[in-house]
Amino acid sequence: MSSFTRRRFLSLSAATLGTTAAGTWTTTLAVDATPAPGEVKEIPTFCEMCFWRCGGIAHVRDGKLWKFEGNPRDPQSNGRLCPRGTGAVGAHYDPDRLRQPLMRVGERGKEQWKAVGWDEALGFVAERMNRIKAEHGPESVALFNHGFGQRFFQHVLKTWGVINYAGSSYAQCRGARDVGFLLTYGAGVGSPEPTDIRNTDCLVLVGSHLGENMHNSQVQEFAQAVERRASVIVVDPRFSVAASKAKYWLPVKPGTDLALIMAWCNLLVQEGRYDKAFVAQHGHGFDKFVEAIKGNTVEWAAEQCDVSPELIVAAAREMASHRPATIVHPGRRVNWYGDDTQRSRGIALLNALLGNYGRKGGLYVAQGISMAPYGLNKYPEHARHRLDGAEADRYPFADEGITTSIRDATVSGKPYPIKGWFVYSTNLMQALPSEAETIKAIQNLDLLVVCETMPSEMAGWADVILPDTIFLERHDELLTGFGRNGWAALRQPVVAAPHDQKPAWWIAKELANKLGIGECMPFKDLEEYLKVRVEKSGHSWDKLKAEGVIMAPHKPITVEEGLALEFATPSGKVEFWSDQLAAKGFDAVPKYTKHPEAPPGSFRLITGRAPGHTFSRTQTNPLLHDLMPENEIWVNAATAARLGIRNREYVTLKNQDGVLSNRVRVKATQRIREDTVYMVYGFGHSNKLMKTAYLMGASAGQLNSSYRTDPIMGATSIHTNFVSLVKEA
Ligand SMILES: Nc1nc2c(c(=O)[nH]1)N[C@H]1C(S)=C(S)[C@@H](COP(=O)(O)OP(=O)(O)OC[C@H]3O[C@@H](n4cnc5c(=O)[nH]c(N)nc54)[C@H](O)[C@@H]3O)O[C@H]1N2
Ligand SMILES: Nc1nc2c(c(=O)[nH]1)N[C@H]1C(S)=C(S)[C@@H](COP(=O)(O)OP(=O)(O)OC[C@H]3O[C@@H](n4cnc5c(=O)[nH]c(N)nc54)[C@H](O)[C@@H]3O)O[C@H]1N2
Ligand code: SF4
Ligand SMILES: [Mo]
Repeated sequence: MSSFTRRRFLSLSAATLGTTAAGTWTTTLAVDATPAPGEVKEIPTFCEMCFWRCGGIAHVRDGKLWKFEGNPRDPQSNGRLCPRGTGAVGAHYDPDRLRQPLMRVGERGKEQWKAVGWDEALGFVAERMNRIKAEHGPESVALFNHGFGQRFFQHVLKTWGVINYAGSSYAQCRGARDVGFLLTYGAGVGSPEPTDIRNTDCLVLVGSHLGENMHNSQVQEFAQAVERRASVIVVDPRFSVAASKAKYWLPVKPGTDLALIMAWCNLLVQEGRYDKAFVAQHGHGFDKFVEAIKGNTVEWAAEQCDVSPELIVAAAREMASHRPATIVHPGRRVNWYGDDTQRSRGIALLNALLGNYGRKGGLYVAQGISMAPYGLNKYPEHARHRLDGAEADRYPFADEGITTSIRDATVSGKPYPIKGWFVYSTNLMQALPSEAETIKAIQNLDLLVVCETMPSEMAGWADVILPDTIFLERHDELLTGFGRNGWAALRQPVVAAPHDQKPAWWIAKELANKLGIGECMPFKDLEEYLKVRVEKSGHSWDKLKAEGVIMAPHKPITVEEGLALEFATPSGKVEFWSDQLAAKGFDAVPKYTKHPEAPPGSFRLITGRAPGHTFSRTQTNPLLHDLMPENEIWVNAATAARLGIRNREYVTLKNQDGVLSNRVRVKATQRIREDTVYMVYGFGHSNKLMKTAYLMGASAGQLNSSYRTDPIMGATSIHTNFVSLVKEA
């Protein structure tokens, strides 16, 4: 780690974190003040420290990774990275990384390993997969995948016969939001969210904690909006960074947002402040909608949400006064209470009343880029159905795989047994609700393969661990993005892998060979594959390698630019009343129902993000670890005083099911409601091989033992647990 200094990174990053929302951050961190002379190469690639996928430029000095900065050509970074992106250098040098393939010796979960060669590891995996196929059929192997490197695993496994694959990015993250918008507008939201924050006059954030949720260009635009003095309205039980920039902060009781949203809708209708022309031209079932929500009065919502009626009214009038340049942000991780599709649909409808769809300063209609396919094989037909979605009649509106459905089938053997898990780049022990159910499912497996960069908790349960390179050391599939402009971005290796780690595509290709389906990866290496795609599309490969990004020509994204609005719903209109939902027995218009409250002496546990970390993947990163070595539990200061707990004292958290957390420091603060506690998700690692992060802070995932599942599309809740604080002896 001699090529960068930790202290300098720390001081500069800390300075930038303090100004996350209102200011800007620089990226020339992690460098010695006076670098020794040497040959410096600058190589563009895109970041995988989170899923915003910013284009960056890696600087390699004398063959060693030196720093990673934003690529000015790239629309996700605009030339600047967030602290985690800058800290990617630390991921390459992370001393806790997996170094070579490992096979389990002894009992599952006991974390005893022998190092083996790639041939032996992949031979074992292929042999077990074929055995499962012979006994149960290929559908009995499932893939959990998250992150960009998954592409060729999915391809190889689908060619082999896998039909169930799912990422925690759906049922544990944005799925309910996308389905809520799909049912309303005929299109999901997608990533990056097409919010024209750059031009908005009023931004409403329900939860979405921009500035802590550090999605780079979105936070840059938020900072610009704050500088322009756009109105910000924040609905959050916690005084978030975003709330500190807000004109109105509504500290709602957690779980009551739908009451607020429907009362806002009702008020806009009753006061005639909604966009009548938009509704007349594009609305479906508006009269039935108006009838359905008329009981959702401001006074009723005020009581449910525990905020004043005056605040609710003032916020609604503020939103209406700026329309159509008002955005009610769709959010991203919306899986809070198990009824989140309807809350997201409520947000979609509130936006529709504001008439902001396809409007400047509202929700724009994202455009893509067309890049030629390489021309890979088609996948075989199957006798069996996937485990969920319309064809299985389980969660009828699920349009992607559900992680927990795979887990359920693994436990019950129904509708058919799942006997093999292939886990790529996801730490299921933290990301899924109920660790106990995950462990129960694992006991039923004949094969558990984990492809990882780190010895995560999930890897700890594996039969075979396959060490992936990090993104700075490999090629991946071409990124084709939707946004104000479509764009394509290249991921290419910047430095060599330090040990015997192999790139994801190489592992997939070798596995295909072992499975006897090598022809599904008909290229020598990924460079060959990418070059074919780029040149077939009429672009220069050398130019892309040098610049990192191809921008598509601009097409209209708003009505102001000449866009004609279309809605791919059954009615061809914006569905204020959803016949689709009604046909499946769900509420056609979102209806608020109460959630259970915290029992006396305990508090609702809610989670979120810290600017310098991503989920459970960055805690051992030497640069990011120094920024924030452990998480804290936010407790209202008056509550803490009442319980005799001092600020920064360690406590243990005990939830309603008796699950005990690791020790965690209390942050006693007025910035949170008295009935609620908050912590950043991803800490409290329990795998000893993650030396730097082992038992540092508490795991929100572990405390998420009790959850509800959204019957519409299968999202699992995260905020349905209650904890009490146990003082250390
Ligand atoms: N630095 C950093 N940035 C990230 C990530 C990361 O790991 N690190 N992850 C990225 C990913 S994948 C995602 S999905 C996004 C998630 O980021 P967001 O989509 O912003 O996630 P939320 O769940 O909306 O945010 C949690 C916020 O909601 C508040 N909250 C909790 N319960 C309630 C409630 O009942 N009502 C209301 N109104 N508010 C509530 C919390 O106090 C907190 O401020 O962040 C992305 N950005
Ligand atoms: N309690 C609780 N649960 C949550 C959330 C929450 O806020 N609270 N948030 C939810 C959300 S929004 C999301 S998106 C999910 C995120 O869930 P996950 O995607 O599971 O997130 P991580 O914890 O980052 O786990 C990713 C794993 O991939 C590994 N990894 C990183 N890069 C690579 C790579 O290049 N190759 C390979 N092979 N492995 C890699 C990391 O070491 C890490 O162990 O969690 C969800 N679960
Ligand atoms: S937002 Fe940060 S961590 Fe995420 S891709 Fe961009 S630079 Fe990387
Ligand atoms: Mo997410």
